[in-house]
This record gives sequence, C-alpha cells and structure tokens, in this order.
Amino acid sequence: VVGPTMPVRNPVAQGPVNPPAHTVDGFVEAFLRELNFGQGVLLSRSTVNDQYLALARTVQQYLVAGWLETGARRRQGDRKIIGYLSAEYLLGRQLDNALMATTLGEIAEEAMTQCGLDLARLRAQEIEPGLGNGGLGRLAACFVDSLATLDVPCIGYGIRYEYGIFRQTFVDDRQAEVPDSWLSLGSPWEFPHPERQVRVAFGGRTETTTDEQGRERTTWIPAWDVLGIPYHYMVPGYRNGSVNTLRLWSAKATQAFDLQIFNSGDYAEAVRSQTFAENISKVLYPEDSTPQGKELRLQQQYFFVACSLHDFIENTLPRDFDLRRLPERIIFQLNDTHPVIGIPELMRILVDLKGFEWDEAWDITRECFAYTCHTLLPEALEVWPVELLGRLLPRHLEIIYRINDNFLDEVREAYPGDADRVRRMSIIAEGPQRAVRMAYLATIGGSRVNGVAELQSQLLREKVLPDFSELWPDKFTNITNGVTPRRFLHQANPLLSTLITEAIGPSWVTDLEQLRGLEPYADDAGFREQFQAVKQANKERLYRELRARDGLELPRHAMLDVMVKRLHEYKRQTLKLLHIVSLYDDLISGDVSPADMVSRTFVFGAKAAPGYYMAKEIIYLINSVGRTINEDKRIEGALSVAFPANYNVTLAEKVVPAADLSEQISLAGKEASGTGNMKFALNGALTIGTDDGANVEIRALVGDDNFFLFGLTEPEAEQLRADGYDPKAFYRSDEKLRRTLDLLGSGIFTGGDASASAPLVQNLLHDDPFMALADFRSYLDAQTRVDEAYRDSDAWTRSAILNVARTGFFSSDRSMRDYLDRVWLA
Ligand code: NBX
Repeated sequence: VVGPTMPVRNPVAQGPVNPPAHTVDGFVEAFLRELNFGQGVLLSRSTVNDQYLALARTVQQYLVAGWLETGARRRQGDRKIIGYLSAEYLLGRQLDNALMATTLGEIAEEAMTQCGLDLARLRAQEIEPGLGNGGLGRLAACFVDSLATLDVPCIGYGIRYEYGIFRQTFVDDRQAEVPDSWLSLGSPWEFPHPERQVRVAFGGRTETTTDEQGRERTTWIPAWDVLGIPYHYMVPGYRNGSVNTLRLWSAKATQAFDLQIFNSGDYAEAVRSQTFAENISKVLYPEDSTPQGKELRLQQQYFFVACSLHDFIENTLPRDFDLRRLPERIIFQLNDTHPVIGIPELMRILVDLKGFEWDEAWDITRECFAYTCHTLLPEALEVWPVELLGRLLPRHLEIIYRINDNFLDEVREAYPGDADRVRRMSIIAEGPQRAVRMAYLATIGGSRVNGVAELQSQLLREKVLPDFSELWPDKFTNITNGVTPRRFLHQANPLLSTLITEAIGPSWVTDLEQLRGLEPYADDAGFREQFQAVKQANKERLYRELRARDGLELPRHAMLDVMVKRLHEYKRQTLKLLHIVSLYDDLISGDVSPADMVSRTFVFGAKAAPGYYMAKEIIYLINSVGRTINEDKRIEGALSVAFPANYNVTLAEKVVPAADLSEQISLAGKEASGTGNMKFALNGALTIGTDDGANVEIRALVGDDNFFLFGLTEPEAEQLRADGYDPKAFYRSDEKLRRTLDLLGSGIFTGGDASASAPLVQNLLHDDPFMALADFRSYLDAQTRVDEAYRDSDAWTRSAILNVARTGFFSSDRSMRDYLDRVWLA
C-alpha cells in the first residue's frame, strides 16, 4: 500500500530496481520465477520452449536496469540523438549477445546445469529475427551494437515484420521458399507499447486555402489510415551498462472489423480493411539490391518513417521543445533510399502542422538528414512512379515538386543556359514514365551523402551522382563499413578470442586496432601451432553443425573454401562454380590425380530473391554439381561441395571462424563494399578477391603477400564493355574454359539432361553481363597460387595471423566514429 508516509518508489529517480544477484544462485532463482510466474509452468513439466523463453526473460532482467538508467540519462541530457532509419535489421540471435553483454555466460551455463538443463540446447531453440535481406540489414545491426558500446545515444527505427526473410529449402536441388514465422513460439525480446500507437494516413487529396494574411495553407485530407504500434528491443553495449533502444513498428488496423457487415454474415468482407492495413508490416520484401516497385513497399516505407518522426518529435523531445533547434537534437541517418520519404514528411510536419515558413523548414530539414548509398547498380536506385506516389501520398508529392522547383532554380543560377543539366538533375525523371528519383531527393534533402567503401564512394561521385558532387563537393564523403567484433569475433570464435586475449589482453574487443599487437606472434611457431589448432577445432565445430543441421558429411582435413552471400549474378557464384567444375575436369580427365590435388571443401550459402530466375538456376546448378562431385568415388574425396540451405546470421557465426579461404569475387565496380569479406579476414581466412568494394582496403592493409588478387579492375571492365565485350571470344581462345563450360553444359551434372544447364551456360556464352568468362583465366591462376600457398601450412598460418592483426580497421566502432566525425557531429 502506498500511503502518505510511504514514498512512491520511482525506480529511475532512486536508481533502478536491482537486477537479480550476479551469481549462479541468483540466476537460478530468477529463472525459476520466470518459468513459474512468467510461463506458468513447473520446471518438471516445462518444454524446451518454456525453458528458452524463461531463460531469455531472465537474462533480460539483468539488462533492464541499465536500459532504464540509460533512458533516464538520455532524457535528462541534451545530447544529439542518432535516429537510424532502416527498413532492415538482420539481428541474429539475441540470447548469446545478451549473455555476452552481461558477462552471464558462465553463470547461466552453471545455473542451467543445476536445473538439469543444457544451455546449448536452449540456445538452439531461438529463431533469429531475420528482419533483413543481407549486407544492408546486417550492417544496421552492427551499427546499433557499436553505438551502444560507444555510449552514443541512438534510436534504431524500423519495421517489425511478422515474417522476415524466407526460410530457404531445397527441393530437387532447386530453391523453395517457406515463410519465416519467427514469432510463432513467442518473442521474449520485445516490449510492445500499444498505448504509444501512432496514426499514419494515406491517400486522399489536398486542399489549399489562403488565410487573412494572404498566406497559403495546405491541408491533407487522407482517405485511410493505420496505426503503428511500437515494439521496443534492448540494444546492449558491451559491458558498459549502456543500453539503447531499437523501436520497430507493427501495423494495426484502426478498426478491427465492420460489425454491421459481420452481423450480416459476410465474415471475409468484414475484416477486409483490417487485413489490408495489417499487411503493411506482414512480410519483408525478399529482394536484395534491386528494389521492387511495389505499392506495398512504398506503404511500408512511409509507414515506419512517419511513425518514427512522429515518435521522436511528439514523444521523445521535451514537450515545449523549440523545433527551430531540431538539428541540435537529432540526425536521421537514411540507410539507403528506403526511408527517404522522411524528408518530405518532415517538411509536411513543419510547414503544414507546425506553421513554419517553407524556407525555414527547409533549412531545418536539410540539417536533420544524411544519406548512405549502398549500391552502384543503376537498377538498384529506387524510383517511384509519380502516379503511385501522388495516389498514396498526394501532399508529399506536392512537397517534392516544390523542393525540386527550388532546387532546379539553384541549378539554373549555378549553370546558366545548361538545360540538359537541369533535366539530368531533376528529382523527377521524365521517361519512360514520370518517376521520383529517391537518391536525388536524398542528396538534395540531406546534409551529407556517403558511400560505404573508398572505391564505391569514388564511383558514386564520378558515375552515379556526378552532377551533384560537382555542385556540392563537400557534401560527399566516404565511410568504410565495419562489423561488430563482439558478435563476429568474440562470440562467434571463442577459441580465437581466448588466444588473442592471452597474447594481447582483453581490450581489443572494444578497440580493435589493438589486434596489431598480434603481428609479432605471426613469427612465433608456438603461437602458429595454437592458431592452427583453433582453426581446426572451428572446422570440426562446423562439420558437427552441418551433420546435425543438414545431414552433410565432410572430410576433416581439407582446405575450407567458402562463398557465402546473397545469390546475385554480379557477385559471381558462377565463377566459383566454373572453378569447381574445372578442378573436377582435371580429375576425371586424368590430368591430375586425386592424391596430387590440394583437397578442398567448398561451402556455399546463398538465398536468391524468389523472383530472380537466373539466380535460382545458379542455385540449382551448384546443387547439381555438388551432388555429382560428392558421389563420384573416382576422385577419392579430393573435392567436396556443401550447400547448406538457409544461410543466415546464426550459420554465419559457425562458418566464418572455420574458413581457410574467403571468396570475394564480384566483378570490379559492382560490390559496394561487402562486409562478409571483413568478417572472414578478422577470423583468419585469406581472401581471394577482385579489386572491388572494401576488398581494396583489406588488401592494402594485409599486404599483397597475404591476399590473392585477380581479375579486371573497374576501369578495365568498363573499357572492355565499351569495346564490345564478347564472351564467346574468351570461350574460343581458352581451351580450359571451353572444356569447363562444355562439361557444365554436357548434362553429366543434371542426370543426363543437357537442357537443364542450358539457361546458365547459354547466358554465359552469349551475354555474361558480369564478365565471368573474362576473369576466368585470372581466377584460375590465382587459385593455383592459393593451392601452392596452402601446401606450406606454416606460411599460410602466418598470413592468416597477419590478416587478423591488420584488419582491426574494419570494426563497426571505427565506422561509427567516422560517422560522428564526418556526418553526425560535423
Ligand atoms: O550493402 C549491400 C551491398 O551490396 C554491400 O556491398 C554492402 O556491404 C552492404 C552494406 O553496406 N546492399 C544491400 O544489402 N542491399 C540490400 O539489401 C537492398 C535491399 C532492398 C533493396 C535494395 C537493396 N530494395
């Protein structure tokens, strides 16, 4: 009872409530409470899922105090907040990350043992939130991890998709997609806040009136709306007590159903509008790199951005905040163009709702946004047909037109008489249909534009946005991507992590450049031996996992050659496939005996966008070739191929630490950065790669001797295309290439049916848009160098250690510091 003599306990003002004791007993006690009172079961009657949910909630208890305290601290202070706007967060499992952040790993292990449970089994129960496609979504997850670790105020805003990236299965060697119902067994990591719902409007029309002072005022009269319900997730920093928030929005209908229609018996019709509204956050678009011009996708984008801006302005800022000072308190980072509709949305809020003059609103808005571009593929630059945007967001289209008119006046003034430039720089593309170029809107409406690796940033300036970088050279900058060393080294590779800590102490986990201290150990035979033992143990851990997960049997001792990433022609999984087929050809033709070949196990992991025909053909052929090779007794196991289905963050954590060779073989000028390349190098794999994306920077750091470079450079590839690239010419002039492609097309991998391999083989011979044939020879030569290097296992290990020691630059902590210096606090 709270009476006048008893002060109300305010956990924040008086310090947060105490978490359970940081002991095995304390943990067991909290766990059993969660099991009994949270799940409503006795330990003796509980399922694995009950136990997992209770465990997750227990670990959370230790984090919540820090979360409340961080929130209170942020509210009291007036530091600028990073509003990271991203349609994707590919988070990976939460339990391990939370155990690491709280240093509860050993306590939890012992506590579970005391309860007669196996922590590893409970861990495996978690379905990772796959709320992203690939690199872009995983990058967002690394960034929020680093910001919490740096104790920088950040709110990550996104969408709580009910279904994340599809689960991939193989049926007759072909990809089949199954919905990812990641929420179906409960979602212990989220805190729903239905009372903080936000209303988001769509459609309708606008009305402009003139007030007494002759000032025009526009109102938007929307046709329909939905509610956004925020779900909060904790983002713990690494052992620093700081816990930021990820706020993901779920769509809910404003009205559950039409009672009249329901009573008349038409049940489907009664819930039609509910279904329609709630579809907005139903499922992640599985497209990677190429945006699908789908109406629902634009709805998703506006939905989460409108919720987030509203949430920040109305609920996060102090009540009487002067919005002229908005840029002092927030910078919204646009993770590619998906959230760019936020720019006209903020203008609408300021001008239509808060009564600002246009010019003042525009000055504020430009300071509040910054834009990151993650691509170089022209087809990946998002455009929205004017017709669609005008129908869904009529007021925003008007605002975009006015932004464009003002901007084009500026262009005319800077370049008098240059009508062509005005046409080129317009936000509105005139043909083939009138459409809004979102990258242009982001560039005009943001304070900074950055690429994600040096080469891409350069090409972005020179080729994608040349007119803009000429007009505003200082607006453009580079920030090379990074990955979180917590998840991808400390957590994923505990053995290497321990070895490193024994050598250089523990602080590398939050200061990755310290890995430099390992360099001298590359020449220490004892250390090399330990390093090798770690690699071998990681391989065996992977093989156990692949046996249990996929029923795969892999040889213990073989070079582990890995290519894991989304399936895309530009990434050139086909080039890897051609290499494998050429080695197989060496063996079955008798040119090389199995005993003389460096044995290799090839591991692929890749999802194809469900509508991407050629990518799916490539998956089919990798599986077909793999099966044939694995079953062929003649080659005595010299080669094996593993393509576990459903590559995701959880599997990556097992694959990356085990790899010997990292395949980063995109056509130069196509991969913006890559981040897998960084994870592999940090875990002691050597890279075979082109001069593309962040490979360039990896090679510069590790040194040419510790990197296998091959292939055309970006200017060479451009030149070749300009000269009229003819893949057939390479086919004719290189006998090995001819034999390899002929073998691939012969039908021996596809049950005697040559037509089954024809789509890919014919595409390579007649089109080959990403010049796999042009790079084939150079790739094969580099692979021969790999074989030679691998034969000298001591020298190889030395290189591997140097890769670890020299790639500390690729920590996402460093990326975040760069954003702070060059963008957010610049
Ligand atoms: O972003 C990726 C790039 O391809 C990588 O090179 C880069 O390392 C990574 C992080 O900067 N881009 C990417 O993953 N894009 C998408 O996933 C994507 C998804 C939907 C969409 C467009 C792009 N509409």
